[in-house]
Amino acid sequence: MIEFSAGRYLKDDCPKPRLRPRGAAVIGGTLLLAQVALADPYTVVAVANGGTIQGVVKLAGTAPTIAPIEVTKNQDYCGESIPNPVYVVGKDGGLQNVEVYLKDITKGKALSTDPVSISLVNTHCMFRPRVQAATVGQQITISSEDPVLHNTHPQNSETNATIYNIALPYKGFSVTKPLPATPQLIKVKCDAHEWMRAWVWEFDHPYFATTGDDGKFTIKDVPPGTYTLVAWQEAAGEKSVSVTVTAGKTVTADVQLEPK
Ligand SMILES: [Cu+2]
Repeated sequence: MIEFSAGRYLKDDCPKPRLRPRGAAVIGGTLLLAQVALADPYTVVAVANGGTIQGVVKLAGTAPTIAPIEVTKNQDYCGESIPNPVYVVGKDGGLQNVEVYLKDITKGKALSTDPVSISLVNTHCMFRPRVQAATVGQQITISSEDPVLHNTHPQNSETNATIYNIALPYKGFSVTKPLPATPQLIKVKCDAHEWMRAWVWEFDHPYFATTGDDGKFTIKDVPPGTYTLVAWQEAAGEKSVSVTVTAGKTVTADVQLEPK
C-alpha cells in the first residue's frame, strides 16, 4: 500500500535529512548547542530477510524547457553555451538525478564504505556526476579533466557554510577529502564558473539510491516495517511516499514529481 503525501517545493537550496541538534538555543544571536546529539541516531543490526523497495521516478507531464547555460568565462575551452542538465528525462519518461531515500530509518544494515571515496570530476566546465550520495565515513575525491582553473566549493545546503574551498589549477589535479562528520545535503559550486552545480547527499544509513537515466531505483535489505520514502530532485523538490516492506518481498513504489 502506497500513499502519497503532500510534496514540498524547495526552490533553491533544498531539504536536509535529520540534522536538527537537540537542545539548541539562540541567545543573543549566538547558536548554543547544549548537546550535539543527532535526532534518532542510526543503529546497525543484522538484517537476515529484508525486503526490497524498487520503483521509477517520473515527472508529471513534460519537463519545462530550460534555456541552455550561457558560458560567461573560458569560452575558448568551455564553449559559448552548455545544455542545461536540470531535468534529464529518459526515453520512457524516467527522471535521472533523483535521490531516493528512506527518511528517519533508525535500524538496519551496516553502512558501506565501498567505495572508500566517491568521485566528483570537473569536466568540460561541469561537474560529473550532478547528483550522488554517500555515507558518513566516506571520502570524496575531487579532480579536474579541464585545462582551466576550477574552484570546487562544497557548502552545507541549509546554512551555506563552506565545507572546503579547493582550487583545481590544472588538468589532472586531484585531491581527496573526508566528508563532513554529520549527514547533510551538500551543494557544490565552482567559484570560477557560477553555472557549475552538483549535489552530494550524505546519509548516516545505507538506504538510498540515485536514479540513473531510466529513472529507476532499488533499495535492498530493508528490515520489514513501514517507512517514509523520499524522492528529491534539485528543481522539482521532494515528494514523500509511505512504503510497507515485507520480509523477503519486493514492493514497488513509483513516484511522480511535479516539475517546477
Ligand atoms: Cu569551474
